[in-house]
Amino acid sequence: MTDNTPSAGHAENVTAHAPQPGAGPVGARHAEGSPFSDVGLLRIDHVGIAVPDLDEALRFYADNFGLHCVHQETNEEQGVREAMLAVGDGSGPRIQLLAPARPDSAIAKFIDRSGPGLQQLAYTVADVEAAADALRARGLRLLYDSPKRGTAGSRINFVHPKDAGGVLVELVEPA
Ligand code: CMX
Repeated sequence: MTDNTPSAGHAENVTAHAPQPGAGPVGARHAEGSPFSDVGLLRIDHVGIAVPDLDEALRFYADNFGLHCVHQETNEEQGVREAMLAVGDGSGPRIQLLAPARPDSAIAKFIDRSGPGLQQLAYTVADVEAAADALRARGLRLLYDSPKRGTAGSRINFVHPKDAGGVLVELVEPA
């Protein structure tokens, strides 16, 4: 019979990089002095979901998942109507519903091509310019030369999905 169990050596390598119980928050592993302190991802900020109709989606998430809107706005520059939904006690990452505000927007194009669904994964950073520079230095394409305005006055930039394993990665520096 074939044994598909990972080899002991492999398992040891995986364990060696896993956070140790009681070692403190995972973020502490990327503190000052870490090779990733220049990128500076602090936590998952939100997951963005493209929806054709914001009001309909808000009703769906409230009626089926009990998720409630904690912020709503139209971002003219991005061409989106958007809403942030809190999950559980609201202390963790949010769900961002993104609906097209005009037919030539990124969200309209995404829905035309791929249909509604997961569109982006956003990380909180303390300094979006520093994070973007650090990622550029690693050879990743950032969509904007300088940050644009995101939700609630945040400053944002994106890594092109083709340079991030098919995931549109957003960097968010909160206001
Ligand atoms: N996730 C994963 N892949 C994506 C994608 C996404 N969200 N959007 C496009 N792609 C893929 C396409 O499927 C396509 O792949 P193939 O070549 O294999 O078919 C490829 O990327 C196309 O890339 P492109 O021609 O360079 O660009 P597009 O015109 O499709 O635009 C993107 C893609 C990411 C540059 C554009 O959506 C963009 O500028 N996004 C950033 C702004 C944005 O998303 N604003 C809305 C949210 C605002 C907010 O969060 O506040």
